[in-house]
Amino acid sequence: MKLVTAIVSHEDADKLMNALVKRGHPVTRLGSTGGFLRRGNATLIAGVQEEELEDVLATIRRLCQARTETVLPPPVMAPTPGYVPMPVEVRVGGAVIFVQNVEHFEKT
Ligand code: 2BA
Repeated sequence: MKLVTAIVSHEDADKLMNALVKRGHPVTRLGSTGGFLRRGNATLIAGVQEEELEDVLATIRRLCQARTETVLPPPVMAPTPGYVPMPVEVRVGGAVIFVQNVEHFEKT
């Protein structure tokens, strides 16, 4: 069994959850916040059999496509007094995906 953890934007999270559930994949959504932009995002976790992994990954790739956005850098980027914030281009809307082996799975 594999554990898929996908960090996605709020805008994509609902349609992704619906698609995964419709395709028979159990999924749990956790509220999360990105460390850089400090914007809310969503973290979806799904425990899946190995033969279902590709379908889960393909569904995430199809529904969470990255785009770029120009934003003012968050305060965490302001190390010195007098620092003038310049807009930076960041990747938004895509998914950041981790796949891990599951050592033990049990439902009580
Ligand atoms: P954030 O940390 O809020 O990052 C949002 C986007 O800002 C990132 O998109 C990246 O394009 C940009 N970014 C992040 N750190 C940066 C920096 N120091 N300088 C310039 N630009 C920076 P993604 O890479 O697609 O990441 C989206 C969200 O996924 C992240 O939100 C974070 O919540 C999570 N994430 C990304 N990589 C991760 C990792 N290795 N481990 C855990 N969470 C991760």
